Amino acid sequence: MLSKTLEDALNKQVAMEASASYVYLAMASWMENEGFEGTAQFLYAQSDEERMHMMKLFHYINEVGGYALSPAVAAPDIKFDSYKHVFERVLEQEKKVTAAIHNLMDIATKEADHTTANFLQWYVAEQREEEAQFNTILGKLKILGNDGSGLYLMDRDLAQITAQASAGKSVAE
Ligand code: OFO
Repeated sequence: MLSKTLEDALNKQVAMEASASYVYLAMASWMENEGFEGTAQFLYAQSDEERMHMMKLFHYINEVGGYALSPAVAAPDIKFDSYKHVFERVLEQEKKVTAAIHNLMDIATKEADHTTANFLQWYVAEQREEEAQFNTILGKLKILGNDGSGLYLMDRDLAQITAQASAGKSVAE
């Protein structure tokens, strides 16, 4: 049975994942309007993933006897200074999510709630992968530069990554 403290903390995480999903959506729209079609597709897929993260938590809360709450989501920023700025914001956001997941894990461990700690392991691994991916993107941006041809290559790369990921998903389904 889920403690009230963990139930509240998990519901907070539901809200955080929902907000992340909408932030990615805003970023995707900005990219699309700037002409970065590949990057927009990548960020739309990222938005879908965050919704999946939210739903996974949502179902878990109800499954273990809590009450999952549909969150209120604040409107995200829609203005960005540059292509690179978007990814700096992404990494910042993912670092906050990682800290929140680690905090949830601390609570579950303190309460000896092994079921929840085991459930959260998936998120710990997912955050490690995401942070690594965005560090790589920012590293590449440093090499390629913030100019037209560098961003063109980056956009093409991200289109490819998105296509491969979605092909991988349909094979797995
Ligand atoms: Fe990328 O954050 Fe969800 O967990």
